Amino acid sequence: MNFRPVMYLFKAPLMLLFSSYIIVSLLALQRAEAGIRRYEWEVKNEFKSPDCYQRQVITINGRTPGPTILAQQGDTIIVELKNSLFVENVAIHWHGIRQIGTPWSDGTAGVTQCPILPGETFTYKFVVDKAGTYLYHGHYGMQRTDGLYGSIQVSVPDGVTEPFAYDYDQSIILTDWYHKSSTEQAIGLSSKPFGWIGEPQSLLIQGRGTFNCSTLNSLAIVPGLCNTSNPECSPYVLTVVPGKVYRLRISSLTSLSAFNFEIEGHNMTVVESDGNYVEPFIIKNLNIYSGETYSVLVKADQDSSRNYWATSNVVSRKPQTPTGLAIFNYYQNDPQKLPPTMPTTGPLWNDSDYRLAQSIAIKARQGYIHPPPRSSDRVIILLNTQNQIDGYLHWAVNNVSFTLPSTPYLIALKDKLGNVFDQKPPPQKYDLVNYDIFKKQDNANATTSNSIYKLQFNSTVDIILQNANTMTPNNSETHPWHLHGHDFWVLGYGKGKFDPNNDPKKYNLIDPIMKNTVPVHPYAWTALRFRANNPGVWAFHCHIEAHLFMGMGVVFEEGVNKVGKLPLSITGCGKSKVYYRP
Ligand SMILES: *[C@@H]1O[C@H](CO)[C@@H](O)[C@H](O)[C@H]1NC(C)=O
Ligand SMILES: *[C@@H]1O[C@H](CO)[C@@H](O)[C@H](O)[C@H]1NC(C)=O
Ligand SMILES: *[C@@H]1O[C@H](CO)[C@@H](O)[C@H](O)[C@H]1NC(C)=O
Ligand SMILES: *[C@@H]1O[C@H](CO)[C@@H](O)[C@H](O)[C@H]1NC(C)=O
Ligand SMILES: *[C@@H]1O[C@H](CO)[C@@H](O)[C@H](O)[C@H]1NC(C)=O
Ligand SMILES: *[C@@H]1O[C@H](CO)[C@@H](O)[C@H](O)[C@H]1NC(C)=O
Ligand SMILES: *[C@@H]1O[C@H](CO)[C@@H](O)[C@H](O)[C@H]1NC(C)=O
Ligand SMILES: *[C@@H]1O[C@H](CO)[C@@H](O)[C@H](O)[C@H]1NC(C)=O
Ligand SMILES: [Cu+2]
Repeated sequence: MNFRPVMYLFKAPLMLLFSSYIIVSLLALQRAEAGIRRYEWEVKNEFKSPDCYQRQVITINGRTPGPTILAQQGDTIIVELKNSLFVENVAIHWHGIRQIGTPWSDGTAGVTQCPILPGETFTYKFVVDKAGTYLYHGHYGMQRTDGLYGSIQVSVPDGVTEPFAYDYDQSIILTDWYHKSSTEQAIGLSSKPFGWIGEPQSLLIQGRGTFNCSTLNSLAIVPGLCNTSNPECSPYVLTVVPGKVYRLRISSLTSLSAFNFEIEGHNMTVVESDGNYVEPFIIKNLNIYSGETYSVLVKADQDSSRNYWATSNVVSRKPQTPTGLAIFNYYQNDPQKLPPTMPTTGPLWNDSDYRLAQSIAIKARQGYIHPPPRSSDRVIILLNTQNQIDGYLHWAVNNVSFTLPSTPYLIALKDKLGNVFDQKPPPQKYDLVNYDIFKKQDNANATTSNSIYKLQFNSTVDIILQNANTMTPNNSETHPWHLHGHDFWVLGYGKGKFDPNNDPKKYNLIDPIMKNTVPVHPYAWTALRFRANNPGVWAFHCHIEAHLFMGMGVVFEEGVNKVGKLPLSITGCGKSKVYYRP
C-alpha cells in the first residue's frame, strides 16, 4: 500500500487569562479543542483495473478512491497536493465543506484558483466546521471520471452526542465507471457530430466492480488486460456482526447515473444527508444522485448463516449496465461466498414518482431545524435545457451555456482585474408563461457566456430549477445540482411547470432539510433558498460530469470585497499575478 498520509493532531492551547474563569474555561476547552490534520498527497497517472478492465486512472498516493479524511468538527485540514500527472493540470474540490473565510480553498479551477500545473505542489488549508459526510474530487475538466475522488468524514466535537446510536461507521462511495478516459470523453462531447459518453461500462461500489471480460471482442484486447481474477476488482465486502448497527455513509460521485442502492433483506433508516440531520425514515432502498451523501443506519438482524447482496442499480435512464454488486457479509460466513439469491434489481428505472416521493420525504430532524428566512429578496428561475450552438450540442440555463474564463473569478473580482469575463449579467428568467417545458424547442439555438450572477451580500436568494424536454422528443432527464460554499434549504418540489403565484405558498418553511446537492426531476421543478452570506465566488452546477462540461452551470458572487487577502499560490494563470509554486 502506498497510503502515506502524514497526520499530526495538535491540541490548540486555550489561554486561561482569569483564574476565576478556570472552570468555565476548562469546559470551553473541551469543545474548543481543534486539531490540525496534515496530509501529503501525490496525484499520479497509473494503470488500474477497478472493474477488472485495465485503463489509465488518476490516483492519490497510489489509490482510487483516494484516502479517506477522518476529522473532527473544528479541525483544520491541510493537504499538500503534489501534481505528478505527466501533462495535465489538477485541482481538488472539498465537496460540502463551505470554506467559510477560505473561499480560495474551494478547489474549483477557473472559479476559485488557477489549476495546479504538473510538477507543482499546492497546499489546501480549510476548517471542517460541521460534522457530517462529505466528499472530495477533481474539479478540473472531467478528471473526477478518471477516479480522482474520496470521502471526508467529520465527527461531532468531544462531549456532543449524535441523535442516533450505532456501533460501526463506514463510508461507501458509489460511482459509475467508463473504459474511456476523461480526455476521450471530452473529445466526443465537443465534436461534430457529437460523441456521447454513453451508459457506463460498470458500476463501482467503493471503487470495485466486475466487468464481464467475455463480452469484449477478443481481437481488440491484449491478453490479461481484462482479468476477472484480478484482486483489484474483487467485490467490496462489508463484514457485519449480528445484532450490531452500522452507520453507512453512502455517497454518489457518478459521472452520469442516478442510482438506487439497496441491501438485500435489510431496511435502512435515513439519518443524515449532506452534513445535516434528517428526521429518520425507513426505506427499503435509497435513491441517490451524483454529489449527494446520506447516512443510513442498518441493523444486522437477518439470518446470519448467509451473505446478502448490496446493490446499486441505474434509475432515471434506461439501464444498460449490469447491477453494481458488493457483499454484505455476516462474519461467520466466507466473505467471498456469493449470496444464494439473485441480486436485487431496484425499482422501475422510469418510476419518477417513486423518486420524487423519496425526495419530498427528506426533512430536517426535529431539534436540529434551522428555520429558513420567511421570504426572499430575490428569485432566480433557472430553466434547464439542451441546446445547440454552431451545431455543437450543449446544455444551458436560461439559454446561456456556461464557459470558464482563463482568469479565475475570485482573483479577477478581488484583485479588480477588469474585463476578464463577460460583464453583462446572465438572464434572471425566461419566458415563463409561454415556454412549453413538455416539448422539444422549436429553436434550440443558445449562446455561450462566462458571465456571473452578482448577489447582494447577506441577501436571501431563491433558486427555482425548472426542468424541461431535451432535444429528444418526450425526454427529460434528472439533474443533480450542487452549490459550492453553502447549504441551501430545500423548500419544495413540484411536477410540471413552476407557478410563481401559487407554488411558493406551498413551500415548506417549517422543517425543510438543508443540503448542498439536490435533484431536479424530469419535467419538474425544485425550489431552494439560501443566504448569500459567505464572501466568495461559488459555482452552482449540474453534478453530471458531462453536463457541466457541456455548460450546465452558473456562478454566484457575493461579498467579494469582504474576502481576506488572497494567497498568492492560487494565482499564476490568465491575467492574474505570476506565482512560482514549489
Ligand atoms: C459474460 O458474457 C458472456 C458473453 O456474452 C456470456 O456468455 C456470459 O454469460 C456472461 N457472464 C456473466 C457472469 O454475465
Ligand atoms: C489473472 O489474474 C490472476 C490473479 O492475479 C493471475 O493469476 C492470472 O495469471 C491472470 N491472468 C492473465 C491472463 O494474466
Ligand atoms: C422493512 O420496513 C417495512 C416497512 O416499515 C416493514 O414492513 C418490513 O417488515 C421491514 N423489513 C425488515 C427486514 O425489517
Ligand atoms: C417504464 O419502462 C418500461 C420498460 O423498461 C415500460 O414497459 C414502461 O411502460 C415504462 N413506464 C412508464 C411509466 O413510462
Ligand atoms: C441555429 O443556428 C444555426 C447556425 O449555428 C443556423 O444555421 C440555424 O438556422 C439556427 N436555427 C434557427 C431555428 O434559427
Ligand atoms: C433561446 O434562444 C433562441 C434563439 O434566440 C430563442 O428562439 C428561444 O426562444 C430562446 N429560449 C429561451 C428559453 O429563452
Ligand atoms: C445578515 O442578515 C441577518 C438577517 O437579516 C442579520 O441578522 C445579520 O446580522 C446579517 N449579517 C450581516 C453580516 O450583515
Ligand atoms: C410523445 O408523447 C406524446 C403524448 O404523450 C405522443 O402523442 C407522441 O407520439 C410522443 N412522441 C414520440 C416521438 O414518442
Ligand atoms: Cu445535468
